[in-house]
Amino acid sequence: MHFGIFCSVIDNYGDAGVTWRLARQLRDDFGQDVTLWIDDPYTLAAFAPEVHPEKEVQQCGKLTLRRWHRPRPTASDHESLERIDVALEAFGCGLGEPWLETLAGRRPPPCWIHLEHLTPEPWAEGIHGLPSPHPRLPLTAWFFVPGFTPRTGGLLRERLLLETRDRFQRDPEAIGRFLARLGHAESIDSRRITLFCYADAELGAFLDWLAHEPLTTTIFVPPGQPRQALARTGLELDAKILTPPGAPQVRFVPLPMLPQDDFDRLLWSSNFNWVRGEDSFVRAQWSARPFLWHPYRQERNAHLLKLDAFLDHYLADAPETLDDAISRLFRRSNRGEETPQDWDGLWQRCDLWQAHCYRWSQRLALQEDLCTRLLDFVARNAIK
Ligand code: TRH
Repeated sequence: MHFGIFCSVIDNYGDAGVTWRLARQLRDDFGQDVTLWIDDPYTLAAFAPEVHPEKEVQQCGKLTLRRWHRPRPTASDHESLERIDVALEAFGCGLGEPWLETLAGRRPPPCWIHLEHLTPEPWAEGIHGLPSPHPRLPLTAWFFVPGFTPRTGGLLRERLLLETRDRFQRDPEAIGRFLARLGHAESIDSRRITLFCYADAELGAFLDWLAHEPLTTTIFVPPGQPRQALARTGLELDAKILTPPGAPQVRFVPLPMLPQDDFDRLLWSSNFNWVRGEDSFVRAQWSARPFLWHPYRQERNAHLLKLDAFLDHYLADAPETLDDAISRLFRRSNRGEETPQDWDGLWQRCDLWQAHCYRWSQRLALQEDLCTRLLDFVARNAIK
């Protein structure tokens, strides 16, 4: 089959990150042809070094990348649109009428899918798989909602992901080589934390806790918002490693944006990951390491409902002491209200937490991954 994926970059990296992962997995694990239309290839190129953002069209194996000029398809877009069997519109990016008219003019028209944001909330099961006929054109959109249960669209997970992760995590030399490649071989002997938070994260309690911990700790900090959050605490991290006053055992290490596969390795090689949004949140779960999640902030605190719904899944079979400590930290941190004691209380149980994270990733992996479900879904429901 030939998948056409449409992505509009609203902000940050998640829109490009999810669609890029999806496109690559359809190509690599399932041998599908894929055309990814993206309106801001520069954002994608920040973590996909093989992408040349100045090019209108480029080939990455069986994956074609096209700059998406939204108002109407060009002659060259038309040629690609003729070939696709599935048009997948990511995150409500909205295929305009001229695009839909072209699709509707095909006989039979391609299958049209609305890929929604991942949600742990129960309503995902009610919406996933529903059709929505276009009011005027002979086209039906199908809702595909990623989620945590078998009756949703599932989670992106490459075929060999967990095997590759396990091999890496059981091989200290591989971890050492990876850290050396990042230029931070010395961090092998320290506790490692990845800090990929939003700019509005309150880091005061976290920093207080670290400052009073005897453990040598390296905190890897990607560019952009995490550094803005740090700056609000008075720590300006530029190109150099920074040690906060009074805490010589703590080092903040600036990292550039890494290619997505290296970002995964970074999460696998860290003892704890502070993640956000959608894609890094999922990858932190596949890393099988303790993590803290800050969902993307939504109006009327809708993100806090998401957080609660996630904790219901994640903690369903967690030991009670862990359950309380994790929900306290996740909930308080997302309100900017956690204390150093919340961090300390949880870190005291870090072995238990680590074991829980591994079990959680194995349990999630018992379900089919998103791409498998998508291909089944297209074959069963949408292509007649
Ligand atoms: O960047 P995010 O906050 O993205 C979003 C957007 O705000 C988006 O509009 C919203 O729809 C979504 O969240 C919920 O967080 P996310 O989803 O974790 O995406 C980050 C991507 O960046 C992910 O694919 C991993 C990638 N990445 C790298 O590949 N290398 C890196 O070094 C880093 C730091 C990230």
